[in-house]
Amino acid sequence: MPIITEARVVVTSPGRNFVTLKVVCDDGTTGVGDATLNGRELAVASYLADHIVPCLIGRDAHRIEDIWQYLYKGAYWRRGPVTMTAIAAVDMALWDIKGKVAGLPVYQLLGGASRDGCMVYGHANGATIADTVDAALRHRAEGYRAIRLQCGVPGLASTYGVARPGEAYEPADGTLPTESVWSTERYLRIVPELFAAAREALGPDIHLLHDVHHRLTPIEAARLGRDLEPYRPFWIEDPTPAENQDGFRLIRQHTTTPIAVGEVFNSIWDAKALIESQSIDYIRATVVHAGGITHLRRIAALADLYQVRTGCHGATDLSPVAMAAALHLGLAIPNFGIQELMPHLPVTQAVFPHAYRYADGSLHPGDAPGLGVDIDEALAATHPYVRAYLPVNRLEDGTLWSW
Ligand code: CS2
Ligand code: MG
Repeated sequence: MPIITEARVVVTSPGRNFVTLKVVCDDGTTGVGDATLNGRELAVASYLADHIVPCLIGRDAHRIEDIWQYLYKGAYWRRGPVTMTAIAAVDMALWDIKGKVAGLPVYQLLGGASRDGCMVYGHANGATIADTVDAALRHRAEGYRAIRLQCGVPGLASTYGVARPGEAYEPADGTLPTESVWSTERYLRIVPELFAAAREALGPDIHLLHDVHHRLTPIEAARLGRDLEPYRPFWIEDPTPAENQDGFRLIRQHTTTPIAVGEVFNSIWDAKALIESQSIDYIRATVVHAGGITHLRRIAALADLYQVRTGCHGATDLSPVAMAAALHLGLAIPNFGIQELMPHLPVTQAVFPHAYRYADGSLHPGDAPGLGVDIDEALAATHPYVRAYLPVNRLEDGTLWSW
């Protein structure tokens, strides 16, 4: 059995900040796990280095479930994004090790492939509706069958999801939080126009998605869902902040537009009521922020009982390690829905060599033993950490709002 002899926490910034855990065993086998929590990276790095790593040394790396329970229950202070991201990194690394020792890709350890590949959705964004539709047409030409639409809001200097011209979208844009201004009224006017133009240009067969990003009240979200019904969205995401889970019942009373939520969730307890009440259609919790493969598998299994499918978060602040782990789980579970794909920059991909590949609108994790991804620590060391925060949002009168 592979005994853990070392675990290194690697903080690096190839294009953006990432935290990675590398676990080393006495037989030389290594495993990697993503520990990136956008805007709070060093909190997880410390949680791992100062509190978890000392407890891992000498343990049997094959005892994934036991180590998961040890780190979850042993912390006493259960759940939360920092704790569950740290546990997730250990979990991913141990699955990586188990696959390498078995000589099998992790999806084979999870029951084998349930599909040929994982359908992905790409991001089409632009300052205007026309720019966004053009970006969507480019994505269709690249084979994407599902495309997220985010456009600028007339009268607002910036808004979520829209990159600066000529740049890849990166929300963590300042060494202190930048401030943006929000107007629900302006937003609710433009999104139906965006979907009407996109559906007209793309036809009926492309899945169209949209991220509301926690910014509406339940009744406003219900109105948006109803206004978009003629354009048949695949989903509206994070329509309202998910602390108020009863709000989703209210949305459900008014619209059949499918709902996705959960990228900020970190345990099954965040999702349980929404899934069991069938208030959502897709759960977006991820391997990196919701306790790893071991825990996300539980969330997916609960969701499957209620015909809720996965739609995992996959922004560039989740590293290629998280993407690899997500694809192994996504290939195996019965209720995979869709996987978000924001391609990482070349400078990021160089630090994280990986086996997963894109083809015809889908990703496949590849058949390398383990997760099929690694971190080049020497190259990582050439990209020092730079503190970066996600923005904050205010209404036009200055009221602090959800970003
Ligand atoms: C977004 C993310 O991809 C998404 O659905 O919600 O871009 C999110 O804003 C970032 O991952 C936050 O770090
Ligand atoms: Mg989102």
